[in-house]
Amino acid sequence: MMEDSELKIAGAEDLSFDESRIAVWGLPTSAGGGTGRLGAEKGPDQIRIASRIWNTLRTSSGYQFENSGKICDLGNLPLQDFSGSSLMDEIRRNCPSDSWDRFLLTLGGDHSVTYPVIKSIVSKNNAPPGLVYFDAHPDTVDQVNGNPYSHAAVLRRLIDENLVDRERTLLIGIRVPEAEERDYIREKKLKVITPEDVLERGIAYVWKEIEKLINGDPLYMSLDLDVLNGCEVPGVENPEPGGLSSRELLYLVNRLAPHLSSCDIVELSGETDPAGITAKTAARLAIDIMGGVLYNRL
Ligand SMILES: [Mn+2]
Repeated sequence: MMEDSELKIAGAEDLSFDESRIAVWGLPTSAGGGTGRLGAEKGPDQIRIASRIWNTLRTSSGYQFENSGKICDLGNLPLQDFSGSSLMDEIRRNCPSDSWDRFLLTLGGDHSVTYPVIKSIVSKNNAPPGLVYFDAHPDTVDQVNGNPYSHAAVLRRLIDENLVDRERTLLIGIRVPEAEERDYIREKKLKVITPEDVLERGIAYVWKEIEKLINGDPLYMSLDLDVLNGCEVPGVENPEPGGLSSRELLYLVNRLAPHLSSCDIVELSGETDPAGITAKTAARLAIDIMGGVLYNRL
């Protein structure tokens, strides 16, 4: 059961899930984190608030949203009492989507929420999607302090349980991996584009690699805000220097959005976001994604 709230993402109208083209929901938890600064449980509402900063709703390229964009905001799933496997079960049971046909935009929350969302949709007889995984960290440790559902283990769970198409999985922005994570990436032959690759080969190369994943089959994007250069996103649990710029990320996301089936934006932790720039960047990404889904789809 969702918590009803007056706070909606910009562009949301009074529509039911069934009437919507894009459904937004918030998963306010930081229980899968814990390796850094917490606060991700406030992320969904902070993205919603930041999405209302612009006086008209428009994409980076200036495309104005029309009424009705058929966006519904289902509110937040109350998660304060859950952690570990019970957190995963609660999210999986309540995930509103039963196919890749409707676009579900999940607002985290820490990155652990990606696993139960994808698991829920795939478990309803849907194909494992391709995956574009923007993150500073590969999230391929086996567990953290005995928790296999940590935000640092989420990609490993998805791969191990065949919930995503490994051949159509691409990690972008990865840096400072742990030895265990590197070993797993090599063992599973996961394709990785590091910030060094972006520097040496350019952003057009990155887009060409992403484009290879687009074939008409379901494609999911998981967007951990810490993929960005740490100085651009102080409001994440584990900021890392040396990441993508928001300009580079927006370039890629704007091209990719029309081809996506669903996505999440995770790890906003507004308590360490004094100027609100991380929340505003997250909101800009959310708006551009929604605009790409609604208006650029061929
Ligand atoms: Mn992550």
